[in-house]
Amino acid sequence: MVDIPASRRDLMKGIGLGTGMLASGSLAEGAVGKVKEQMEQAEAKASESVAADPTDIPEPIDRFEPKTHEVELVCEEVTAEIESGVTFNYMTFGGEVPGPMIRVREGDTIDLTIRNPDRNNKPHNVDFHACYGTGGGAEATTIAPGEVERLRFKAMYPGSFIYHCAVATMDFHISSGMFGMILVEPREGLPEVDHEFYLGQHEVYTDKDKGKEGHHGFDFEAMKAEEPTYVLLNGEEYAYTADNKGPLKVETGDTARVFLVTGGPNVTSNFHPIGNVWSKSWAEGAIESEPEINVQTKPVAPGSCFIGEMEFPVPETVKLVDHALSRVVHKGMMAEIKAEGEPDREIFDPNPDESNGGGGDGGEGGY
Ligand SMILES: [Cu+2]
Repeated sequence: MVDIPASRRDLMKGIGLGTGMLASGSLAEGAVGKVKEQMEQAEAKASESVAADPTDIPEPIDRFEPKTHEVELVCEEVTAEIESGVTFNYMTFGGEVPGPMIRVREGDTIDLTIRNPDRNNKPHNVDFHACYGTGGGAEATTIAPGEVERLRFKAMYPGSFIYHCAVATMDFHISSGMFGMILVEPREGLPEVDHEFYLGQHEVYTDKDKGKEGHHGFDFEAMKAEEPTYVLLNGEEYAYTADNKGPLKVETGDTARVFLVTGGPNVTSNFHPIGNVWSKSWAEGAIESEPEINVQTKPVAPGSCFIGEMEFPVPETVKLVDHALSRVVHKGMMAEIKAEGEPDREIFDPNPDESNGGGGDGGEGGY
């Protein structure tokens, strides 16, 4: 049994790929020549979105014996839209940002195969924060285009952990999209909830102003200065909002668990649900700890994760944001959860004059 949804692995067939004109892993990657840019613009025509579906995650674990998971990660270099009319050369695991969520139980063994297809340009590897061992497996899994490697490790401690590419230019690769989450459930499992959502925050440094149409190259100087052009959830501007792919959906009375992985490479998220609260939250994804109760905004550092649970007593659209709000207003960061159902005006009443029947029916004398 494989714990990565097959739909993810199949998704990127037919997507425009890198063109092979760059030296692998070289800082020369940052030098954007005219010819290269024209080629990139041409290839970008075949591109799609890299935004991973937040609901496309493995089922919760209902099992009391350890098992071995055969997990395959495919490194995919793809050109896709970062916002409408703007393309960018992503590097990804499985063609999506964040990479596929891997879900195991404490004591399970992960038998990993990592592939770097020969259509790619650069070397890649993977560092799991969920294991003991040199570089989290990075050295053992470093592969050039056309190569395959394997790694086996035992998930000794529960929690939600980032995995990310960790080649020499790792900040560049992570900023281009190479990060995801491995969830190691405690032996006793996780409490049941009605919905689970999986999101990844990271930031992108491009060589043009945000929103300027066309193809954006990578800006290494901006990355060194930690001045991102885009700060994103799931790799694309406002990907899961009403204005793009649509909000995530729940009903009033439901509970939801949100998993966030912050790839960075440099920017800490300040994760807040506007119009709601993290009724239970586990900083750092440290699920064996006692949860913090009713937390408003939680820092989630690069290279770390967060688990938060929410309740929806009234209908509303919750905006999931980094509360460093210029990232929301100017850099593309936001997702939405739409809760539909009957209002409860005792809990939230947007129009109390009407509810009280006290003359708030549109008449000017209502106040
Ligand atoms: Cu890489």
